[in-house]
Amino acid sequence: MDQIRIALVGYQFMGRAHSNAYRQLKFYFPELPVEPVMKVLVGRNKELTDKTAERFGWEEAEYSVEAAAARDDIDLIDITAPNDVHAELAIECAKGKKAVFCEKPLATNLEDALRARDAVKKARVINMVCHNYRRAPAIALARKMMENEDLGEIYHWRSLYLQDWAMDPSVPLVWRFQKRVAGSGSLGDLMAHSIDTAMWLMGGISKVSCTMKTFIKQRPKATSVDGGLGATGAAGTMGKVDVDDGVIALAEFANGALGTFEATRFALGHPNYNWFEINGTKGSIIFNLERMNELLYYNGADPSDRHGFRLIQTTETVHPYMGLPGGGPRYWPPAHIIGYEHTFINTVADLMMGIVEGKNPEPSFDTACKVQAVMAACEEAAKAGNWAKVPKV
Ligand code: SOE
Repeated sequence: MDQIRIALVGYQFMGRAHSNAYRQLKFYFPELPVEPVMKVLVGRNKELTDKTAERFGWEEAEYSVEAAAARDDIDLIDITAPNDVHAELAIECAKGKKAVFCEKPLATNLEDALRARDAVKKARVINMVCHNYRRAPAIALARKMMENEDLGEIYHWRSLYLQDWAMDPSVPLVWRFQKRVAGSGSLGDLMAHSIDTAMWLMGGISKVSCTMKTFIKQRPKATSVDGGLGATGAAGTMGKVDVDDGVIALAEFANGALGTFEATRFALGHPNYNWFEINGTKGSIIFNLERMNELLYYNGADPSDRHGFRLIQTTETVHPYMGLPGGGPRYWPPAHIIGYEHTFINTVADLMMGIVEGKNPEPSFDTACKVQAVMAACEEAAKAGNWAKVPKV
């Protein structure tokens, strides 16, 4: 069987999720015509990289992306390092003629995202950005329903991506709070997911209005070497937060539908509430990541004495990613639910097939640039701050 030899850059939260996904493919995607080989883990810190490579099951450790990109025994480079290096590393990998898989967002700004897109297009290498939620079976079913126009003409999109990990002022100034590294706060870290899902289900967004706010403006500088989500802070040495803690946008879609997007790290009680609803002339659907195996569907054609949101449990073999090509469950029998990590397994399975077939799996870098363009418009609109003052009466 052919192999796809992989180098993974980064080993924090997303590095762990991607490593796990590659390891699980043999259990759940037996039909794959290629074998993913976990060849090289790339990290800056030698000790941590060596230790993590062994723990996660990578054959070797490497300390330079340039070196990995130049190797002729690597076919795919997967970038899960912080956002500020996504574009440059992708361009380096394209130069080395490697397929490139990059965590969202593609870049910290639209200009760099477009440079990365142009580089992979010029090098004619397979490219994809990891918006893993597209491959939650319930969201993939929503896509099928939208393609079938089951909801009729669409009027509304509304989404919430709510977290609350940043509300404690003692949470240190990790890279997600630094514009130079992250590009933005809740906008690029959370709303990017909602925007990608919205455009995948609803089509393009033509205009936005937006407001954003930083609630905690100073935080203790992170001491731990990685500055990741689990970093600890050193009291006394404070640093400025220069990204949004919360962001709210209004949107109009190309199809005329109206949209509202909210993303925040300050919604106490919601650790990872990724939710959306779509309303059309014939029906509505609601998705809630906290109930990832379910899609709520209101069918306006139901008999008038039986109207209501029905709960579809997307764990049957007929549901996307849940059935094997030859029949039977891909994961488990119906109602043996799956989780967050399975969205990454489904994603890397499609990535493997994209490389085999020579076709960019979605979202490609080109599609991810459209997400980046909406985020740039949100930042521009927030800067313009078109508010109408409420007259005092
Ligand atoms: C942290 O906010 C985070 O890990 C995001 O970076 C991910 O994209 C999201 O899926 C879960 O939360």
